[in-house]
Amino acid sequence: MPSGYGSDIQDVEQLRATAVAVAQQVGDFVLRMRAQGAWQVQTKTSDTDVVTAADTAAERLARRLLGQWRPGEHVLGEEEGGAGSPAHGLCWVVDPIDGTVNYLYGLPWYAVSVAVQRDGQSLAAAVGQPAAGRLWSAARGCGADCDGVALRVSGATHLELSLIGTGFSYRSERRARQAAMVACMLPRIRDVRRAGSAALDLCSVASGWLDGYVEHGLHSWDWAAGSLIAAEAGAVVRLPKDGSDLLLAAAPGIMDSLAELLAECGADAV
Ligand code: LIP
Repeated sequence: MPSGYGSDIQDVEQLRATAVAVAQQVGDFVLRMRAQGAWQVQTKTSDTDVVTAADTAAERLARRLLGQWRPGEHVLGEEEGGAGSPAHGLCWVVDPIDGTVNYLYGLPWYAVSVAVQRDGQSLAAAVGQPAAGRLWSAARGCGADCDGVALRVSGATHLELSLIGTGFSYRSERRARQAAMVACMLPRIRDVRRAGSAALDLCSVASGWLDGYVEHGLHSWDWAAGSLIAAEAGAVVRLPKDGSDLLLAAAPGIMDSLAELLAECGADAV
């Protein structure tokens, strides 16, 4: 596996190749585990926030591969955490199974998400959808593709004709606020889709399958890869920042009107 990095195109493309290789191998692994089934399931922040033995085993595999191919570089994962990388160092951000509830139920809308960041900015990314054999990837400044086909966001310009993805917290009190926000938005857009994986929702924006995506309360491992893929496909992306854990990605033609609608619908208080 290639090693070494810098800031030029060749280096970010090398990082992309590593992210793709990790996402592919971990994706094959989680698909095999799904076929075997009968794994132990535990809960985290609530009775509905599950973690399976596949999640933990898949993250261990991702860490082992990155240890081989990118020795000494930091890894932040959903299940094992990880210290922040040193200033200007690289940090790999991994969600071994994004859409865990879908995976548990056998719904084929779950992903392996692998990104590499420097100082919190994603440089390269890969998101695999093992059940469908799809893989999205991007490198900063180099565009995004799905299975080698270049991606471009939708040309949406009218919010009332736009399809918007969203998602909800595992905590019931926050779900109520999120549902109220969506209820406020719904009459003003084409429709909502809630599919259960932030990484795939962001890839759907990149692919033009959604015109926009909005969700509160995500972790960096949920969006580190998909946000770069969406941005490199031409989406306008607003990442969570101090004071707000709202993530927003949309086609340029609707971003301003979508942001205005979210403000009217109380997004700041969700
Ligand atoms: C999921 C996110 C999704 C959100 C779900 C869940 P997980 O991550 O990708 O966007 O709506 O509630 O948090 O828990 O499957 O890794």
